[in-house]
Amino acid sequence: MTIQHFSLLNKTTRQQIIDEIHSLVLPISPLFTPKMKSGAKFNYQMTCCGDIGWISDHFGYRYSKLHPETQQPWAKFPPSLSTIIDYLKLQGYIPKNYQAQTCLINKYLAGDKLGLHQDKDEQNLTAPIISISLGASGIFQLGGMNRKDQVQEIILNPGDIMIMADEDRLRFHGFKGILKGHKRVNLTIRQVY
Ligand code: MD6
Ligand code: FE
Repeated sequence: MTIQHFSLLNKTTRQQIIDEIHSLVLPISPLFTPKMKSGAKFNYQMTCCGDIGWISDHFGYRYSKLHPETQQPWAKFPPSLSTIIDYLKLQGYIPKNYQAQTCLINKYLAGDKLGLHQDKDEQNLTAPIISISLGASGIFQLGGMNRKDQVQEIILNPGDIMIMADEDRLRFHGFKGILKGHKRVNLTIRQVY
């Protein structure tokens, strides 16, 4: 199985990431609520940083060089995230030639969730996706290659890293909700091209 899940980030590092998101990312790339083609809103807020970002509106899902509301380029990767990516390369968790081109920043409050989906809007479907969990613990759902496959529940705690690679890169997955506490932030780092 090429899903790696481990605890990595201590409280100081987690706080540093959160502080950098607040000071470096949100002023340039504010949170927004993605919408489906139908106009229905997703049940969480998000933003991105990096060269490109994932957006969803009445045209559907796609990657865009511009924030959907400000129409400005996305904020740069905060230094603390670049340090983590370097560390994961050094330790052999991800390939040395991995290019972190975007980081999706999802914010969940109590009751927020993300339905089962596959991440396949990326042109490159072989580069791993790296997930970093911050804030409240929550229930991650991991399914199979088909939507109807059995779903396993995995608790993601603050500081956890989960890397979905190879054949598991395209498994259905979702986020069922936070367990206790009131805010969870999930970062997913991707190589899109
Ligand atoms: C979440 N995560 O944990 C949602 N996608 O809130 C994802 O959708 C996800 O954790 C691809 C790879 C890892 C993930
Ligand atoms: Fe996903």
